[in-house]
Amino acid sequence: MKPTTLHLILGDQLNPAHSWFAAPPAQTDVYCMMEIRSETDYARHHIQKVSAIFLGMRTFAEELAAKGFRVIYLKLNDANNQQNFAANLVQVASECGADTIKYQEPDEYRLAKDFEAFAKASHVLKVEACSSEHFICSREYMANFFGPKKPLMENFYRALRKEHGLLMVGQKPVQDQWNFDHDNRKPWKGDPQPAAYDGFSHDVADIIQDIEKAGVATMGTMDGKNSPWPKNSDEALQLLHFFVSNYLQHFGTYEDAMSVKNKYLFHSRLSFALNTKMLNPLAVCKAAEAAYYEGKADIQHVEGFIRQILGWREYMRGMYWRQMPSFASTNFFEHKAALPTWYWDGKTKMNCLSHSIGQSLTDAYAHHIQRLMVIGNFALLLGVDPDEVDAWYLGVYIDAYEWVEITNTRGMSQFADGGIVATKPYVASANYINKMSDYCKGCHYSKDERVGESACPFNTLYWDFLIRHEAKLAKNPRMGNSYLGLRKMSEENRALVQEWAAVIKKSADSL
Ligand code: FAD
Ligand code: DLZ
Ligand code: SF4
Repeated sequence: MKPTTLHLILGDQLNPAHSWFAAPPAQTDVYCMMEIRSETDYARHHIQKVSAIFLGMRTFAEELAAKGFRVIYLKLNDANNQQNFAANLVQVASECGADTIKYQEPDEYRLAKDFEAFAKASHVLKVEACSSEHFICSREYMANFFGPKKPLMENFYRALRKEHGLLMVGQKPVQDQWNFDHDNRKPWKGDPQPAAYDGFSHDVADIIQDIEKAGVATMGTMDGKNSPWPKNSDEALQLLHFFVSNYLQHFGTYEDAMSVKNKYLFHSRLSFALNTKMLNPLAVCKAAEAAYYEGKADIQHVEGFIRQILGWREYMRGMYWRQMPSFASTNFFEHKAALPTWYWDGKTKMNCLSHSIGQSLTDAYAHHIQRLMVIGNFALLLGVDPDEVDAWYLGVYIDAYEWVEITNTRGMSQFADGGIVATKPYVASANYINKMSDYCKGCHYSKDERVGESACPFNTLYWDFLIRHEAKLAKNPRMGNSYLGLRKMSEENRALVQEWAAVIKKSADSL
């Protein structure tokens, strides 16, 4: 008889279309999934994230077993669970008589290195890595594409559009234009109303009980014991179809808008399903492209949406594998401040932050501009240590895995890499937040004041940031306008800004 192979499936590898499952089930193939403390504890994860991942894992295991596959599933509190991959794999391999272990390439550097070390140290068991068959580009694609040249998202994105024939007519982009951003990014004034989305409601009381019994430290809250996130590929596809039919036609216009009246606006909420591989990114792009050809959505929205997935998502992954591990310790501005305590409970008088952080804690979700231009912007202006910022982002969001979290947070948002991912720091005063949202109307602080008790802290800290980092940033061509503004400021006003910024920094926890 053929020797037995043990296949490891991670909590973010819930792809039933993987080639492992293409052939009929065989007794000599065993599939193993495990809920373990090494994964629940490497960050303080949101309770919705842990419960949605466990629900997805348990559902995936049940569905495989129902199809006749041999599945071994270790629950968090099982007596024989050794709480880390290597020890559990050795134990399970011995129990089922496997001589080979196969795993799909993990998305995080940390685990990739652990698995490589495990393979090297394993003399009895053969350990082999396989592709997760999820991403559009290989891990090395970006390094090969740019070589030693500075990467540029736009070039990368255009090459992928051509390679995959997405929104292309021959070698030219549809409507002879690559980018429709100038038609997009408008504020939302209450109209059109996004179609009501009920979401899913999965009873996860038993999962939460397991998490609590184990004493896993989580963050955030959930509405009762029901998870609103898709539990398998079928539900993820329902969510995709809902988005394409109801939101895509307005996606581009309002992709940067923020409102106290609607947390999600026209965003897809697909990131959890994508990152757990319930959904294939190319299939998602093709569904959006089909809506364009069927006349259901205009090019500005469809191109804008495809750019997020084919462009930004793949680009961030490429960056991650190109720059790790040194990327994780970059701190260009040498920022050292602590993250204000209200990042953990949302209790601040700043309306934009109370809404954006508040919904991150209650929903494990905030959209891109809330993450970048409100929450991340404030941390950068305040000078928070990027390690603290990363730890918060890696825990709080339903879609957070280091490959896409750290590139967006440390790179795009905190500019800690000094300009590898982004070309300039994303900093802004109340002016931008007020333009793109209705947050300032209900705020304790005044968007029009720069210093003093009632002044918006974004204003003070924005000018203070420019002054503090003048030597590092003044020559950046994309910061030209900002520094032009600073040059017009009198010495006296500069001093006032710096004085008040010092007060704010001291009392950051009570803002
Ligand atoms: P939509 O707005 O509907 O966009 C569609 C899809 O495009 C998303 O589902 C996502 O897969 C992809 N996408 C869009 N922007 C990006 C981007 N910058 N990088 C990668 N993919 C993108 N995304 C994560 O998946 N995990 C993270 O941990 C994460 N952390 C972030 C941290 C910061 C500071 C910032 C600024 C952005 C972060 N993002 C992260 C990117 C983006 O904010 C989320 O992907 C998006 O908000 C998810 O919501 P959605 O599915 O409704 O997205
Ligand atoms: C995020 C997460 C959590 C909280 N728990 C588990 C788990 O118990 N078992 C598991 O296999 N995966 C889990 N995950 C997802 C992993 O952290 C993820 O596979 C790696 O970070 C690689 O991206
Ligand atoms: Fe945020 Fe300042 Fe506007 Fe208040 S005034 S909502 S703190 S930007």
